[in-house]
Amino acid sequence: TLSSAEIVAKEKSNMTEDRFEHCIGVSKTAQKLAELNHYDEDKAALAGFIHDYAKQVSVEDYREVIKTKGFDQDLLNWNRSIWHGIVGTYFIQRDLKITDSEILTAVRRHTTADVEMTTLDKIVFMADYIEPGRSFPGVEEARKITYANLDKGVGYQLAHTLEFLIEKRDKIYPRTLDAYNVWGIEE
Ligand code: DGI
Ligand code: FE
Ligand code: FE
Ligand code: FE
Repeated sequence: TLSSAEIVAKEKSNMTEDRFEHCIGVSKTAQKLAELNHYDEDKAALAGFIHDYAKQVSVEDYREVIKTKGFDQDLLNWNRSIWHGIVGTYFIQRDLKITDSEILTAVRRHTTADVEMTTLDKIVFMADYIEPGRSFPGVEEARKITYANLDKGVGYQLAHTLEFLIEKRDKIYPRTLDAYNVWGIEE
């Protein structure tokens, strides 16, 4: 395993300064959400810190890894938005030597969410959305909802992400829609 200093150095060298600042914000927010939801704070902080490690990997490298490392070939029809979570775990294991399956699953699910979400998955998914550096219409409401009830935060984000994608006439990853049908529906 790598030391924390080595992980920080690798993370910093693999992304822009802005992206690195975002990862620090997600890490701190994940730690706070872990405390509120009685989850391991150090583990949440680490998962949040590395969640976007592969965000700036090249399209070429992604395509090569998808083709040769046993990933679903349908991923070739998508883009870096979808890849950096699902395929990003390959680079995180390879470069950061992180093997904790709960952390890797949280990274895998951090963009699209999933039908099944563990507490850590929800923490990283929401910390990514509401960290202090985020500013979009609705972020204050998202923060309020998430700090009061993590599951409701997940539903809020999924509903708003779908609205945003449809508004742009962008393609919806089926898992995002499946997740919305579980977490986004108000009874
Ligand atoms: O990596 P970040 O920017 O910090 O945040 P993220 O990993 O949550 O990625 C957010 C982006 O991913 C946002 O622009 C919307 C996009 N996204 C989420 N679900 C889908 C999606 N894009 C497409 N095309 N389809 C999806 O289902
Ligand atoms: Fe991301
Ligand atoms: Fe997200
Ligand atoms: Fe992020």
